[in-house]
Formats: sequence, C-alpha cells, structure tokens
Amino acid sequence: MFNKKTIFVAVLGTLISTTSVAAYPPAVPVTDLETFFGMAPGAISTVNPGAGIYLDPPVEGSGIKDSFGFVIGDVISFDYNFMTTEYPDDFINDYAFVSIGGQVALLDHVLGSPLSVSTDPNVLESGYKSFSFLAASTGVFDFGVGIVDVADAVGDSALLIDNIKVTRGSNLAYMDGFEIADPASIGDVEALWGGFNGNLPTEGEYQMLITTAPGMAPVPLPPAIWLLFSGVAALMGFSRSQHRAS
Ligand SMILES: [Ca+2]
Ligand SMILES: [Ca+2]
Repeated sequence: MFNKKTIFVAVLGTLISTTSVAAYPPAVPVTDLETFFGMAPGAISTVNPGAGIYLDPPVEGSGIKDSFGFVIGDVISFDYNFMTTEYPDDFINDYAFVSIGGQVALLDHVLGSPLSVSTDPNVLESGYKSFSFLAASTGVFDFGVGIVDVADAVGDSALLIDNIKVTRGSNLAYMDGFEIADPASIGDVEALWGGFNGNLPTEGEYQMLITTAPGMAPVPLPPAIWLLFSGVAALMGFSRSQHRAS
C-alpha cells in the first residue's frame, strides 16, 4: 500500500502539515475503532485514564490488529514507544490501549509514562518499553493496539510498535516484527523502515507508526541520511538478506 523503502523522520511536532494530508489515511472516529477491534460500543472509554474534570472522552484514533490461536496462559508481548505533542500540564490525556478478543486494557497515556523530550523538541516520548499480558482463555482471538485523542483532535499522539510475540511456556508460538507484511489497520498507520525520531526498530528493519493525526505524514529523509541509516542498521546487526518488496 505504501512504499516501504521510503525512509521517514519525525514530524510529530510540525505535523498537521498541510502538504501531505491527502497521501495518508486520517484517524477515524472511536466508534469505528471499536468496530474494527470487535469491541462493544463505548469499550475504549472504559479505560480512559482521565479523572475528575479531566475525564475528556476519546474522539478519534488509529490501530492495528492481528489474529492468533491462543492457549490460556500464553504471554503476548510487544515493544512500544508512546509519543505525544500534548503538554502534560494541559491534562489532555491522550491514551493508548491494547485489545484481545474485544477486551480492552490501558497501555499508556500522556500522564502515565515518564516522558522525555524526543529528538524533535515538540515531541515527548516514553522511549521504547516492553508490554506483556496473559491470554485468559483458549481460542482464536484478534489482538491489537490503538491510540486515541481525547477532548479534541489536536495535539497529536503516536505509538511506535515492534516485536509482537506470543510465548507458550518456553516456546515462541508466534512472532510479528512487521518485516514481511503489514497487519490489518485502521486510521493513520504506517510501516516505517528504519528510525523515527531516532528510535530504531527493536526487531529487524521495520516498525509500525500509529498516530491520532488527521494525516500526520512522516517525510522522506534526504539521500545522504538514507545511507547513514543503512549503515547504522548494518552495524547493529539489523541487516537482512532481503527487504520487503516495495
Ligand atoms: Ca490530543
Ligand atoms: Ca521489526
């Protein structure tokens, strides 16, 4: 669907750019997200981390999902980096969630992780972290990750995701690092080759970027940077025998 060889760089701070909106799908209403994940209406609001006067409703977002035959006790894990252009002092608490079999759980939020300034000074980020949860029953379930804007559709937030694994006992039962194919997605979701705001994939050469932006578009790096990233990837052992087809 997109050219995976294109190298991207962060524009979270300067997003809502006017030039690339048409090239990327926008975030979608929360009701569309709930349908996509097979959730009951209103499910995403049940994990809203806001409180008191700051309990603003989620308004729009994006997400990815995959499907797998789980056995009770399986451990699902992945790596994520929560990013936002919201100022924590404003208490606009955009949040990310996980979904398994239509059940929703909070992943992270603006006032959750300790956030630090990214390479883009307008972006705060958690840095790559690992998250895991247990499969509570046996069966084939969709599982996925999403992120939502609360209160309004400005002040965008995003997730980098990589290295989804399902571990059964000591065995790796499933793995998706987005090296081969893209997961099912809704809203503004991109497979990125290489780094984003200096964050390299935690597995392989590709990672997924999921945003709340109405057309937040990563922009290509100039060719010299492209080569630099290639070198870094090789040095860190991320090179592969072949890239995905464009
Ligand atoms: Ca927001
Ligand atoms: Ca990967």
